[in-house]
Amino acid sequence: MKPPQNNLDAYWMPFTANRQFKADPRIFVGAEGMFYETADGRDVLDATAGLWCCNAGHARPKIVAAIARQAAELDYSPAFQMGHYKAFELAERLVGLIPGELNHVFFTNSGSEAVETALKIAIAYHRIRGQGERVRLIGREKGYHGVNFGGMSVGGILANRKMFGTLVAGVDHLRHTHGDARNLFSRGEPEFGAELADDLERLCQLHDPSTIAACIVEPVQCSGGVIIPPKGYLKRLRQICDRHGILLIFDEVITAFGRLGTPFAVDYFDVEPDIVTTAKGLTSGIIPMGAVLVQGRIHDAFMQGPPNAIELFHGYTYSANPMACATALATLDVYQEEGLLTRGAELSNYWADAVHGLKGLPHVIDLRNIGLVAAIELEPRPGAPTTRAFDAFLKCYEAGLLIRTTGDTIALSPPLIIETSQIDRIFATLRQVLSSLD
Ligand code: PXG
Repeated sequence: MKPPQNNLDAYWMPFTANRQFKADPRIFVGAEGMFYETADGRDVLDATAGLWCCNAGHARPKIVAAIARQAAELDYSPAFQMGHYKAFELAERLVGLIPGELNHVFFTNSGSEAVETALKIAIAYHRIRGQGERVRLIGREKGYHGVNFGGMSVGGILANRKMFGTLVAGVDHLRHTHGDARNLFSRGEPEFGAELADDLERLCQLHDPSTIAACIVEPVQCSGGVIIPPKGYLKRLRQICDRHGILLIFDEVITAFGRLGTPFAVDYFDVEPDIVTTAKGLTSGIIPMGAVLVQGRIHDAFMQGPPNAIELFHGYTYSANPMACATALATLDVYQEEGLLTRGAELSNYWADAVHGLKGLPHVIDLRNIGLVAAIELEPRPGAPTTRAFDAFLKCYEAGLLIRTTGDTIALSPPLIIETSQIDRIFATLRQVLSSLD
């Protein structure tokens, strides 16, 4: 397709080096299956599922048809004091997909909103039960929980925080679990570091547990550099939360919907949190949507007082938007019909072999993998951090491969429809590119 003669100036792009981009833009004009099509007519293999979200691959006919049907049938329905059937159906489908007591769903439009919602529910839950002093929130260094004030505050990525004032009060952080030399080049979960979960116990001794509402972590820290929890770490966190009445929130915006080879990370790690946030793969990234799954006892605590009273003063104009619900339902159908929620488990050995096959290439200082996620950590150039990985990104793009970088780490998370031959292509290109980097 011929590039239109657009002026690129007006659009302020998110998380982008705007001036660098606009001097040499990278524009997609189409997508199908595992591939994007660029404005200059090239196919680019999608090794990142868009931004960790297009788990079903691109332009899947069943999902496209569902969206078209829904637009003609019921385009929008007010989210407050009105309902439409697909919202209830989707909530029920999600509850059926996740194990345990996580059996109520609040809908949002993004991961960031799901996180804000979860934090608000946690604080309000304690207050309703007469524990209004439980207001503190615990996050983790290197955590990413979106970009709104609550999520940014419990998040732990310096660049995302430092420009934005004092953030939300009453937040503290666990240490991250990255950097133990004994864990370098681990396949799957690393062996060492479960005891870092005891940081939560230390924070309880510092703040008094009766002041802590919730602890929020990503089961696998993806944006922070694909940091995989040490064996036993999440179970230990669960135990400490239980001991002190602290709600445990898993932020599964990325890890849900098959990314780890299981429907949710809850299944993978066999740990049940009190609240789960998700988004992205819920609609395969096609229409914005997020969700918060909540244990029954938390939901039920709100269901008191006169029946005509609004129980939770929270929600969005587009909560459970019909277009998003129809997209999510069709996406879940595709996941189920094609076994995509467990396909990552079938492919994970092949994937792990391919990832760890890069060991020994220039600049590669660590390799990590879990499910269909991988990290290739590069040694930063002295005095010029992130530039080596970004050069790899540009060279891969030129060679027809879309990767993602965070700091000097390359992160991979392909659509779950990927074939082994495409895994081979990803790693052949990476091998070439890594060998050519200065
Ligand atoms: N929580 C987690 C764990 C996330 O990964 C969000 C919340 C926020 O979701 P929204 O939908 O508001 O963006 C995220 C988003 C990357 C990258 O390449 C990661 C995300 C978004 C964009 C890029 O690391 N994660």
